[in-house]
Order: sequence, then structure tokens, then C-alpha cells
Amino acid sequence: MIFPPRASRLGFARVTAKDDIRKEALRLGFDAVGFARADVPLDADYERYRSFLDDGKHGEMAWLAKAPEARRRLDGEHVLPGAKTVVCVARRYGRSADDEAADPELARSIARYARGRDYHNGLRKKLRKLAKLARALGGEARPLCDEEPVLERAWAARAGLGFVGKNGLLIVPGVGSLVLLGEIVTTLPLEPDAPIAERCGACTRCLDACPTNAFERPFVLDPRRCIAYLTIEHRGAIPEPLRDGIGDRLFGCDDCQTVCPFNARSQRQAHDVDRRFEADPRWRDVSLPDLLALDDEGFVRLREGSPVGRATRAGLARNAAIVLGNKGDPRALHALARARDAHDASFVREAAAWSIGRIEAKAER
Ligand code: B12
Ligand code: SF4
Ligand code: SF4
Repeated sequence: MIFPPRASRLGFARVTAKDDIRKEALRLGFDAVGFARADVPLDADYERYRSFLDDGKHGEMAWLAKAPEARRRLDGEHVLPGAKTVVCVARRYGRSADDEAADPELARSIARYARGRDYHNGLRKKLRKLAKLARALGGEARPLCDEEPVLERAWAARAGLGFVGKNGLLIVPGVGSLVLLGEIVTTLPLEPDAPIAERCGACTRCLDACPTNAFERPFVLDPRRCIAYLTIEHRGAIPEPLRDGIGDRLFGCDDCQTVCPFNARSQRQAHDVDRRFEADPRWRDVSLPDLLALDDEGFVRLREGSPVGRATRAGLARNAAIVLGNKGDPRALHALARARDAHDASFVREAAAWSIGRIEAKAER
């Protein structure tokens, strides 16, 4: 349903509330905006999410099992009483291939979304402004960004913001999948946009490129094999058969997006990307052996304003040990031996011993 026409805030054009919100979202710097009905539950996606949990695919991400109903419905006590519309937005973080090639070496082993400053604060600020406008237009509104139990991709797909590709990511036509999603849920009844048909065709590049074979089949990921899960969310030892596939990835992974033709096209074009996504210059001064030996004070400095703190101090040391082992450089042996003998986390000591074994075996060969 279209909200009744009304005079714009400037008073010289008659526009709808939906147009006002769309324009404001674009003015705030979002790259795409879509509108979905919030009062029709996400039944098919909810069923997929339930079987995901039943199969234990959430691994150690216990928080994914909390408040399941909120994932199906955004109204009532779940997110916002009387919710009628979800306004879904996407913010691009993928920079041009030339810009990324100039990033410090260590930054290039960090997933693109996490190389710069933590995106949450910037995104939340913009979403709060959008929610303020929805309130000024007469509705209640609540901004959401990664902090609520919401199936963000499923809502974004319903809102026609893009389509879910075989790599499971939301792909925005003309922009690609290197985007972060956010929403505002509002009681304003705004006309929904039509979903976009999936456009992968016969392509299977993402499935073929995944270094740890994390896709069970097209569209269906087993997070427990995904490098993003293993290096960021998983606490403890990383299963040995998956270590090789981690290669030089220290934090997160972008392979199933790097190979996607929808991103290649968009990375060739010049884009206005928030400076907060540029690689943090601090990565020039940090090495993998530094991460192995990080103490609490050093970790606090490193995580300041950076998303990498989510992996925890010991998690970063574990990841650094595995990357050093995969690189096979004997110059790392001294730092690895120190970590094997003295690190306070047993799984870091074990990862360092594993890496030493790999480097020595390589040297013998
Ligand atoms: C937990 C989580 C993870 C976990 C698990 C991911 C997973 N696939 O379940 C891990 C740590 C592995 C992860 C990895 C990454 N993540 Co993550 N993650 C989340 C989080 C917090 C919840 C996802 C969730 O609920 N998963 C449970 C499953 C069941 O739901 P789902 O993945 O959303 O899938 C639904 C829809 O895709 C839908 N669907 C729609 N159409 C179709 C069609 C078919 C045929 C099928 C089968 C399903 C389907 O079905 C599913 C159930 O509803 C979301 C934020 C959020 N609140 O949604 C971010 C989010 C999905 N992650 C994001 C990002 C950026 C990443 C990484 C790229 C980070 C990185 N570079 O390392 C990788 C990408 C890995 C990948 N190929 O998916 C972005 C994705 C943006 C985008 N363009 O899609 C999100 C939306 C965060 C954000 N606010 O921007 N992530
Ligand atoms: S993020 Fe990396 S490990 Fe995870 S599914 Fe994509 S390619 Fe595989
Ligand atoms: S790489 Fe190919 S199959 Fe995978 S998401 Fe992109 S277009 Fe779809």
C-alpha cells in the first residue's frame, strides 16, 4: 500500500513517505534500498534456519539459536510491535582492485570488510538517522545492524535489494556482494518492492573456489568448515584437515566473493567507498610473529576500533601460527618455538607445534 502523498519537507514537491525514505537512505550513503512487508512471516527461510540449527551447523555460535521467532517475525514482542515494513539497506565496502593491491601485506590476509575501522558504528549512525525520518513521517521505527536475531539476507532478498547467490551472499545488481546489510523496521505501511530472480545461471565459481569445501551444495554452507567461522568465531583448536585450506587467511575469507563475476564488474568501476573501509595503517607495523606474542595490552591496542578483536587474542595467535605454518618460511621457527613453549593457551601451543612440524617437513623435502 502506498502511503498517502504529502508535501515534502522542502514544501515544493509532492512525494510519498517511501520516496522520502529511499532518498534519505541514498543521501546518507547507502548504495541500495529495498522495502519488504514485515507483517508476513519468513516461513520458508525460517524452515531452512531451523534445519540449520537441528543439524548443529551453528557450531559454537550459540547466540544463533536464541530468539528464533524473531527471525521469522519482526512484530510483537520480537522486534517492534505493529511492524509493517522492513526497510533494507546495503553499504558497499569493496574497493577498486588497484586500491586493494596497495594494502599492507598483512591487511591482505584479512577479509575486506575487516581491514579498516569497525563498520558497526558508522552504519548504526546512518540507520538511526533513517529511523528518525520514519518517526517524523508518523511511524515507530527501530534500526537494526547485526545486533538483533534477524535473518538479514532473507529480508533483504524479500525487499528486492538483491538476490541470494550460490555462495549464500546477497548480491546487489550493479554493486555486487561486497556489501554490509542493515535494516529499519517500521510501523509505516510502505509499498513493498518485488524480489529479484536469482541470476547465477550455470556459474559455479564460488563453489569451486572455496578452499575448505564449505558448501554442501549451491546456496547451502556448512559454517563449521568456513574459514570465516574457523578464524573468527571458533574458540579452540582448528581441526587439522582444514588447516591447509586456510592458506594465508588470518581473519575471515573472501574467496567465494573474489571469484564472483558480479564483484569483478563492480570492482572495475570507480566507487565512492567510506574511508572507514580503507586498510588500517596499523597493519603496516604488525607482523605474524607479533600476533603470536601478543600480550593483553598489545591486544587492547590492536582491537581498538578494529573488527579483528572478535577473534580474541589467543584466536589471532592461533591463526597466525597456522598461516606461518602454511607459508613454510623457516625464519618463523624461532617465534613459533617460543609460542609452542610459552603461550598461555594450549590450542596456540598446539598450533605452533603443528606449524613447526610443517616447516621442518618442507625444509627436509
Ligand atoms: C552467523 C553469520 C556468519 C557465520 C555463518 C554464515 C551462514 N551462512 O550461516 C559465518 C561466521 C560463517 C559468516 C561468514 C561470513 N559472513 Co556472516 N553473518 C552471520 C550472521 C550474523 C547470521 C547469519 C545467519 O543467521 N545464518 C543462518 C542461516 C540459516 O541463515 P542465512 O545465512 O542468512 O541464510 C538464509 C537466506 O540466505 C535464505 N535464502 C534465501 N534465498 C535462498 C535460496 C536458497 C536456494 C536457499 C537454500 C536459501 C536461501 O536461507 C537462509 C535461511 O533463512 C549475519 C547477519 C544476520 N543477522 O543475518 C552475517 C552476514 C550474513 N555475514 C556477512 C558477511 C560479510 C560474511 C562474510 C563475507 C565475512 C568474511 N569475509 O569472512 C562471510 C561469508 C561466508 C558465506 N559464504 O556466507 C554479511 C553478508 C552480506 C551479504 N552480502 O550477504 C551479513 C549479512 C552481516 C551484515 N550485516 O552485513 N557469517
Ligand atoms: S568465506 Fe571462504 S571458506 Fe567461507 S564459504 Fe566462502 S570461500 Fe569458503
Ligand atoms: S560466483 Fe557465480 S555462482 Fe557464485 S554467487 Fe557469483 S554468480 Fe553465483
